Amino acid sequence: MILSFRWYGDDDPVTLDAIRQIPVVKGIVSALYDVPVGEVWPLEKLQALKNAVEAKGFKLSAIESIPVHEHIKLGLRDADKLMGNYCRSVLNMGKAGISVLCYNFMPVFDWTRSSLALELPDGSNCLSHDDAEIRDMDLSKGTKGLPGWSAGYDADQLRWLLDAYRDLNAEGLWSNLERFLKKVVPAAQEADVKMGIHPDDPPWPIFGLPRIICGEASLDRFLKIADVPHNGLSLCTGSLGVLPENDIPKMVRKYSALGRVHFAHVRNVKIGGPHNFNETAHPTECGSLDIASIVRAYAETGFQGVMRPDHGRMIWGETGRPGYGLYDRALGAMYLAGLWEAFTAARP
Ligand SMILES: [Mn+2]
Repeated sequence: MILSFRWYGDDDPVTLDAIRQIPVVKGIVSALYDVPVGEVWPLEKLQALKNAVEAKGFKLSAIESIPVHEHIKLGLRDADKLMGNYCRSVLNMGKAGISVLCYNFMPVFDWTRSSLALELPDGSNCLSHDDAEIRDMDLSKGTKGLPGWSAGYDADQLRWLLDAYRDLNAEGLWSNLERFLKKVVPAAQEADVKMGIHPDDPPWPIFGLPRIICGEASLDRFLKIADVPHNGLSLCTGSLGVLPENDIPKMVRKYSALGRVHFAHVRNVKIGGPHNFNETAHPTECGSLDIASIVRAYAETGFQGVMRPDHGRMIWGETGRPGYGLYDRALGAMYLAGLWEAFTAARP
């Protein structure tokens, strides 16, 4: 297992110098942030990113994410050309020697929350989600009115996208995902890049948009479309775990034993009611998920992929990118490392 930390590049207030003072972190998860969606990720830029990370003593353990253009998800006329570009980006990852790719197939929004700074009783704050609040949100100004989405789409573009996905519906989205996998997975095999789809966050439809990667049945269906190791999962405990019917330790055990989890996102969430949750500190006692059993399931199935603490709270007065401060994620990394050491040392 390569314990890793997400880094948003040179603009990230959490620097590589700060991350390397967390004693257990060996890998960095990052991306290119200046390539327009749909264009090929140049080999030189990937190589430069890798060199910058390695210069600080880390491995560039995963790319999160190469975004999938909306026209691919909608199956529009230029989808084939855009998928060709995606394949070239994956091949360039392989040439640069970067072996894990996280991506998602969520329409329009790759995550949604109703608040980015819910205050918790201990004075820390976290991201939270309440569908009742999401339903009341005003989309007449485009994505500007949504927490965390200051950039994005104006009102007309957003209305067009929402209508297009409503016409497409969930089965249409599945067929476009199938087309994408049939085209891109062979490139990933050629490049020896392990692809891991990130589940939908949250795992239910929002604003009438279909969401299809939501639980065990959909993960089974997804893995069968291209039943090869390079078509795998970025298993995010916090995304799937907000639905009580998703038994995360069981799912981890099943998919990790099959060798289909390439990237483990580990975080805890507290379920407040139907379609209502907030993020919490990582330890089991802080939320609704049994993080110890989840890490144990990875340890006992010999997990060799990349693991990172996912979103943290904002603590000790830190401000910054919601979910991606330094301090609480560093605590999360230490906690995961402690569990890992305990469970792997105990393994016969
Ligand atoms: Mn995640």
